[in-house]
Amino acid sequence: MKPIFKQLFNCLILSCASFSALASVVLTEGHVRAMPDTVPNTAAYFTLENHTDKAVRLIAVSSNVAKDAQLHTIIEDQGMVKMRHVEGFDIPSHGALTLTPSGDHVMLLGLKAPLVLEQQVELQLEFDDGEKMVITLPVSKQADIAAEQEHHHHH
Ligand SMILES: [Cu+2]
Repeated sequence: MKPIFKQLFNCLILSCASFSALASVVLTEGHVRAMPDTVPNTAAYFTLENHTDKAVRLIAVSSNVAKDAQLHTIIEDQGMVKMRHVEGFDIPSHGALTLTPSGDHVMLLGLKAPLVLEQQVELQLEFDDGEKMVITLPVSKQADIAAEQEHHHHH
């Protein structure tokens, strides 16, 4: 091979090799729920798609807006809906993880300051293979949209 082509070739190999699995785990949508100023905790909901050939597991989340962030799920126990702290969320190969108010979610505990609408909140995600990823979500009242439309309807 001519040196120039050899170099180009090496370059392609290297950039392929340096693609981590997480280069293909992508955030497709999400938000942090806006809460009244007096509530010190809130939750983050988002969807991650895993476009890689191996399953990954989300094992930890942290954010500079809250003292603690935990992975929670919602279970029904004898007719009572309860939140449970869990060790991780699996994201199957070529599958997705969807966090929602009625299921798996990220709990943000001990907000350092009340969040304001449209504020951008950074979350650091940590996976079981040691990879890290930072996502940014807007603060939104999304879960209350139905109630608000109802309200406007009566005007
Ligand atoms: Cu929770």
